[in-house]
Amino acid sequence: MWARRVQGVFKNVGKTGSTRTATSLVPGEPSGPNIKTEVPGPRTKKLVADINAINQSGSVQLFVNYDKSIGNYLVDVDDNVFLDSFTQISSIPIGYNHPELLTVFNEDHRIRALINRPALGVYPSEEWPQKLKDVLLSVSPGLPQVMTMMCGSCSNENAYKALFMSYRAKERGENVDFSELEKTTCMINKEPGCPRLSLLSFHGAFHGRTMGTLATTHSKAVHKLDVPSLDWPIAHFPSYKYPLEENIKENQAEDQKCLAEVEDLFEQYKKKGVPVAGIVVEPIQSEGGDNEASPEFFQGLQKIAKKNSAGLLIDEVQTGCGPTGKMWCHEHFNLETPPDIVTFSKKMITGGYFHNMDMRPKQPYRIFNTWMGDPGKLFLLEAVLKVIKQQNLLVQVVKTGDKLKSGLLSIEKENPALLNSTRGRGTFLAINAVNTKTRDNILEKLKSKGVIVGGCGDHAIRLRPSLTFQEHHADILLDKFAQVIKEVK
Ligand code: PSZ
Repeated sequence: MWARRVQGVFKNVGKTGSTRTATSLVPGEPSGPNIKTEVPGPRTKKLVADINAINQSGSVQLFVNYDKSIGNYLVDVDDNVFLDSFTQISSIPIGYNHPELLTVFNEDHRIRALINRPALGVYPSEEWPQKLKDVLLSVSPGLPQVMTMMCGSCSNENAYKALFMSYRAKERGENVDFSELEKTTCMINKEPGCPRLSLLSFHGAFHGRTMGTLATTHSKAVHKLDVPSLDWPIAHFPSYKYPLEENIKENQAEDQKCLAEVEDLFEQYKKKGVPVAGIVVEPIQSEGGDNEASPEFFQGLQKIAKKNSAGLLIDEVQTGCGPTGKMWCHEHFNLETPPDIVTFSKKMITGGYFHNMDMRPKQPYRIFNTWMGDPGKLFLLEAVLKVIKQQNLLVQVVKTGDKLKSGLLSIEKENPALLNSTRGRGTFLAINAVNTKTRDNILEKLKSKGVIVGGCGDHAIRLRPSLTFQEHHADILLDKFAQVIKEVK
């Protein structure tokens, strides 16, 4: 089965470009992009019309051939080959059709785990506890507990509940049970069963689109319009001047201003009778424009949370699993203790969250749903983590990231009227265009030259390649980027 699956991929890739197995971490990759039609091509256009008749599909950019796509190359239904540095919104850890992943389900036992999908909270299989330890806890950022979930939004959604439950448990004190009044009032969404508590989030944040997480998402109006939401505190996330090394004082002052606002909001909401039970924050604000903040800022946030008996949730859905050069981005911050909760999804294949003992509800069924994750995803993640280790991919990320960042910086320096603020860690990088129109134009032109790059915020261009994106991929990307900038000038 292994040979058949991989051969199929090799054969198809051979048709779309010459293979370059010598230097690529994923065998069978083409040597570069190869665009044969206008982008989007006629087959994508036809399929977009088909699907749009069934549901609102205005967001679809390309229909993809997932049999032909390989490594860092995405092949569309018009046989165009793109160097993909956006990877399904940052969610392909080691490239398309990696041979280690193609063989994961060769064993009947694993197929059975897929077919007989358990309600994990009630009927897990014998191997599940060991899998959680061997796979997930092996990469935990110092937190002893883990829950699996379906996606990033539901990981955050459930983690928010854990923050509230833990806050109330602390208020009630040890061994105090729920009162009868709490039990009856919670059934009609009233106090004290449903207490007036809040979570503090940041302008520009993205934590998901479900009802609870949407209250903490503030990146684009279109996500939120028409949906009732909660009056919870929203603080400003630092907005830095670049280059960082030339603006140290200003940026330190920015950190202090934002931290003071956080403290102030804690006070305001306490006075309003809606105390803050937790802080929810991305280590790099992604959808909101790739806004980064200093280790000192995050250390300050943790101090404020602790002082107020609130939890600190770091949302690593987009930053987790290596793209910043460390497994977890917050490991760059030298926090005095791990955060109370770290949520993950995307490159981690399964959603979920790590947490400390405080965030563990005393009663069962309080954080629960039917599937609560999927054993099949853990088999895939196990293979991904093995490849990361064997191929030393976090070191690769740093090498590729250095090359990409210095390349972007030199293009920025040559084009100060068009580009600014190159930033980021590892390959989790971004650069700003002067305005939205120019940014969108750059992204379109890159795509038509066979390079997929993301946008975020009002005018940021962001890179989200897989962990197998190497220096030779960086060369191609930078070359096409420089060409496009010349055309846009
Ligand atoms: O428009 C969207 O719905 C998008 S575009 C990118 C995302 C969502 N990212 C998902 C995401 C995230 O980046 C962070 C930091 N937290 C939570 C989420 C939600 O994850 P999903 O999409 O899996 O529910």
